[in-house]
Amino acid sequence: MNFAQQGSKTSQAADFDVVAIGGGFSGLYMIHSLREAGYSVRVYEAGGDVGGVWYWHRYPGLRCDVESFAYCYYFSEELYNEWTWTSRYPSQPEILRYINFVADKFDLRRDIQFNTRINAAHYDEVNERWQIYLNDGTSVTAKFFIPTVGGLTSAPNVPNFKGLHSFEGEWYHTGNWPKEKVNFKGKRVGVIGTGSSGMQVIPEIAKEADHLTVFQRTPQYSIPAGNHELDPEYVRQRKANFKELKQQIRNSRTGDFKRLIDKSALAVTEEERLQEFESAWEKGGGLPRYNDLFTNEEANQTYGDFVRSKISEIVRDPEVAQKLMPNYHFGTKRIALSTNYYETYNRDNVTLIDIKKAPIEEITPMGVRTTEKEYKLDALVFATGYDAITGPLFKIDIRGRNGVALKEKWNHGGEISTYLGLAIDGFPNLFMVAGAEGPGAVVNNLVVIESNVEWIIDCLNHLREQGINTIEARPEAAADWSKSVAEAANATLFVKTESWWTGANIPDKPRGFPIYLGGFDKYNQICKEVADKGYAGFSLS
Ligand code: N01
Repeated sequence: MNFAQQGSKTSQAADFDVVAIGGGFSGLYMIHSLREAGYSVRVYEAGGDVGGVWYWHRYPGLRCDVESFAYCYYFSEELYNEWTWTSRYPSQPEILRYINFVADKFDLRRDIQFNTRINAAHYDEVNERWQIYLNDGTSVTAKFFIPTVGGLTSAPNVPNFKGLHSFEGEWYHTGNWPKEKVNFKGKRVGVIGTGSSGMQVIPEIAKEADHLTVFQRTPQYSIPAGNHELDPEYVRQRKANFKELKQQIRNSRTGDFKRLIDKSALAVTEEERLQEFESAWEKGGGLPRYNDLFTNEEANQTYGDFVRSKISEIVRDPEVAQKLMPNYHFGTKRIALSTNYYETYNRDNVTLIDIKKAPIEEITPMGVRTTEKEYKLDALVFATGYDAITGPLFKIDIRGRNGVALKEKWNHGGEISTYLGLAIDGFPNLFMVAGAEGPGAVVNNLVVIESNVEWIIDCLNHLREQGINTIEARPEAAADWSKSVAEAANATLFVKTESWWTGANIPDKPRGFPIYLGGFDKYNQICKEVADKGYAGFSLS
């Protein structure tokens, strides 16, 4: 007997133990785990198939910035062995194939309703059910509501430039790319934005377009991905060591195989430091292993200077190189891994425009007009990021006890408060996965997804065994958690830079740092301790 059968007091035809959102990595693992544990589940997905972020993002050049053997599920050794990764950093098509493989293997699609959005989810205190309203006008109920929406994809940020809709060419956002190949051949293309997405798409468009104009507001750090095909022997070894690797990942600070050395960047000679920097740069993908790059300004400066020296070496035109020099603390915006990003500015068909110096005034029918001149374009690409972390949740009218809207409760993002990044006081039987105040946005998100889903399933099992109907974070536990999130962030340099992590990329969005920076290993340990203590900090009734 499932929860729905046990306690339903409504006359709704469709009532589930759990309703979740999104056919991405979280939603899929949620379906699989809930089914295995004997719960009924329905997932609603706005897209036409599984994939989540990897379904919507299809821009040329897209690769994950986490290595393939870390960015994959570890819940099933059989699955792990059946799938063979081909590159160090998997491309979007390869990840999407993997996700489809998982969905097929575990027959997950039958619990997903595609092409459907959840518009609203209201907690019904009388019936102790979530009432879920869909965009097709129907509604369903569920005992638990788990908005596995991800932190980015469903809320792309297209800046509200004057004249945007007057543009006569085609325009795209990197987060909502057409399935069909976009042909830039022979075209004058503009790209606005130079974050992770811009830095990946720019080199690819430059190869194809007649001319590419890049509109850069803030120069960002990029390090070479060092991507390559995987050697069969390496793949064999990785497959042979599943248990050990899973253990390593689960006990790591960043959810992958990288390890720091217990040494400050300032505790070594300049020569030794430069050797470590060169070696990290050559290998690609990784950072120098010193333990204080993100906590000590001077240490951070040493690597920032090193990257700036690389930009000077790579980019032939000193004026262009100067424009590309980042001047914030290295790594305090998410580090972009790219292939030939800085090299692209040596091409004759690429122009870099500094829009901090000469801001965009408007989009015209013919292109982009800055305060200096108009750039004529046939196509425009917005690599302008996302209303991250809160944006995807705020698109849904989520209301907890007493009809209080999540948006109001969190004061439009100005006062985010969660318990362990998993639950919100005043919102009973709601869980988040890789959500606000968890570590997901700064580490390997997939490991956080697995950890959160497993914690939630254990929790539901506990409630079922104990005959408990509702679980809700206590306000004081949530306040303490938010305090520790802020303390961990304030001990780093991350809070000193404006980024999508702080909310600064969206005009008028309140600033904060709603991400747990204490490390994935510590986070896991805290979540486990809470569960071991009978879900300390939660009210159970
Ligand atoms: O978005 P971003 P993203 N006028 O917010 C600029 C993940 N990801 O899509 O810095 C002009 O980082 C903005 O300028 P500024 C990853 O976690 C992963 O690139 O705000 N410009 C910036 O240059 C990543 O961090 C992968 O001054 C405007 C850019 O647009 C996250 O997604 C690949 C503007 C936005 O950069 C987001 O990355 C891609 C305006 N009004 C993404 N508004 C991989 O796994 C914004 N910008 C490899």
